[in-house]
Order: sequence, then structure tokens, then C-alpha cells
Amino acid sequence: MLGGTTEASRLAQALAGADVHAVFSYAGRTEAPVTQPLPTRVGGFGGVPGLRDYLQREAISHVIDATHPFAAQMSQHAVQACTELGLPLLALERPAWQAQDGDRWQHVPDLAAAVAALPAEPARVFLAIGRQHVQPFLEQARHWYLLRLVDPGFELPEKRGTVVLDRGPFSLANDLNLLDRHRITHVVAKNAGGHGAQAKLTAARQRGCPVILIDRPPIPPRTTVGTVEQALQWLGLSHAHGTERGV
Ligand code: 3Y8
Ligand code: NAP
Repeated sequence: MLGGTTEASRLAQALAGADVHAVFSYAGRTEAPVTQPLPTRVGGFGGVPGLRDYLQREAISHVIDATHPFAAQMSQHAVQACTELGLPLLALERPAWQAQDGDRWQHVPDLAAAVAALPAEPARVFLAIGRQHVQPFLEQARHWYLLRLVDPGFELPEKRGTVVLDRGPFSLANDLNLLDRHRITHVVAKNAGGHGAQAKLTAARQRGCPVILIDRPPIPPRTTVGTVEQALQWLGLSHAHGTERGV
């Protein structure tokens, strides 16, 4: 299984509990990822050819893509490799977040549109999208940024903002405190879905804070479920009994 999300961790628990022969895969983007209850591999496969060779060498019978909705390249590669090998592929993907009463969301299609959506007047922006795409926002020099990252090592220029280190899943109390302490006026987030990153949106609603929400990138069609239980059923483990399958 291709991991890296809260749902992937929950599925790993269920597979380990059912004695399924499975291996958990991380990309290796963080220094010390959460330990999983399954044999774990870390690092890229080497594109589609590398993934295809891995799946054949390890005699994998089923692939479950439980990566983040924004991990579009990994998901694309999984579709290609499994199609070429005729391997069953399932995506475990949480539904996108939907606005509720009180939400002040502006949906944008991508990162560039999120930068363009920032207000004309100086703002204090909680940029909750990780560290890969910060530069285009920093170039909007009138704004102050709060970054939340997993690992240390990313410094902001003086007076341009502050970095907090935290891994999540995050709590509402934590994120309300973050908005208040840093006097945040805007939140920028990916429409990740799920519960692990949702607290900042609930906090923004309670504070009447506008959110610029980035739509998910396109991913080719594949069989998709939204819950761990559905993934277990797909594996023929409706009540989590043992099986000879590999994942
Ligand atoms: C390496 C594994 C679990 C999984 C927990 C979820 C929840 C907490 C919220 C905010 C948003 C962000 C970021 C985020 C969340 C969960 C989940 C989720 C968002 C870890 C993890 C890995 C990563 C990679 C990391 C990215 C970054 C994105 C931070 C582990 C903790 C912003 C996405 O420093 C970097 O290079 C980090 C890169 C990809 C996005 C980016 O572009 O920077 N996730 N996150 C996975 C691997 O190597 O395969 O370290 O334990 C996993 C989790 N991150 O098991 O409980 O399920 O979504 N992750 C976003 O949603 O916008 C933080 O701060 O509110
Ligand atoms: P990505 O852009 O879709 O993938 C880039 C490359 O990283 C892939 O082609 C693959 O390398 C490698 N890779 C990605 N996920 C992998 C995995 N689970 N196991 C092995 N290799 C993997 O991916 P990303 O957006 O950087 O996400 C990386 C990881 O962080 C994923 O596990 C994802 O679930 C997690 N994550 C991402 C986000 C986010 O916002 N993007 C948020 C939370 C968690 P090769 O081509 O060499 O095989």
C-alpha cells in the first residue's frame, strides 16, 4: 500500500490485525515518518518502470493507493504500472471538503490562482500547504506568513513570517490558538479532505476568517473507496479474516 495519510495509517492497522501480507510504502518526504505496524519501505520506486519492477519482484497481488489527493504523480504511476501488469488497483481516498454555513471559502484551481487570490491590502496568512510551494507566496511582499511544517530547516526571511513545526493530525483547540496567537486574517489550504487537516477550516469558520482553498489536481480514473472498511471488503476481508493475498 502507498501510504502517507491518516487513512493509510488506519488501513495499515486493519491489515496488520488481519495478518494480511502487506508492505507499507512512504516516499521519504519527512525525516521520521510515523512507524507503521507493517513491513515498511521508504523512497521513490524510480518512476513507472521502477514501480513495475518492484511489483513483479515482490509478487504483489493487489495495490492500494492511500496517498494524499495531491500526490497526483504517485497515483498516476500506480494506474499506469497496474494497468500494464493487469494488477488490481484500489484508491482509498477521502471525499473533498464541502463548505458549511459560516464558511468564507474561495475555491481556486491551483497554486498560482491561490497566490492571485490574496487580498490587495497586507494580510497575515496561514499558509498551510507545506514547504514545497512557498516561494510564489513570499514574492507577494506585502503579506506576513505563518508556515506549519513537519521538519525543521526551512527559514523565512526576517519579518516575513514565522514557522511552526507540527505533524498533525491537528486539533481544533490547537488551530484556534494558532489563528489567535498569530492574528491570522487569511488561510490558504489544499482541499485534502479527511480529518487530519480539517481543524484549521473549522477554526477559520469560528473566527470568520476567509479561506483560499486549492482544488485537487486531476488523477486518472481508478476504482476508489472512501473508507477503510470498504478497502477491506475489496480485499475480501469483510470481517478482517486472514488471507493469502499480498498488498
Ligand atoms: C511523508 C508521514 C498519519 C498521516 C498524517 C492527512 C493528515 C497529518 C495534514 C496543515 C496541513 C500538508 C502536509 C499534511 C497533513 C496528515 C498526515 C497530513 C498537511 C505526513 C507524512 C509525510 C508527509 C508529507 C508532507 C508533504 C506536505 C504534506 C505537510 C509522516 C506527516 C501541508 C498537506 O516537508 C515536506 O516536504 C512535507 C511534504 C508532502 C505537502 C507539501 O507539499 O509540503 N505532507 N506528511 C509521507 C511520505 O514520505 O510518503 O511523517 O508521518 C503525513 C500527514 N500529513 O499517518 O497520521 O492524512 O492528510 N501534510 C496538505 O494537506 O496540505 C499539513 O498544516 O494544516
Ligand atoms: P507525488 O508528487 O505524487 O510523487 C512524487 C514522487 O514521489 C513519485 O513519483 C514517487 O517517486 C514518490 N512517491 C510519492 N509517494 C510515494 C509513496 N507513498 N511511496 C513511494 N514513493 C512515493 O507525491 P507527494 O505529493 O510528494 O507526496 C509524497 C508523500 O507524502 C505521499 O506518501 C503522500 O501520501 C504524502 N502526503 C502528501 C501530501 C501533499 O500535499 N502532496 C500531503 C500529505 C501527505 P518515483 O517516481 O521515484 O517512484
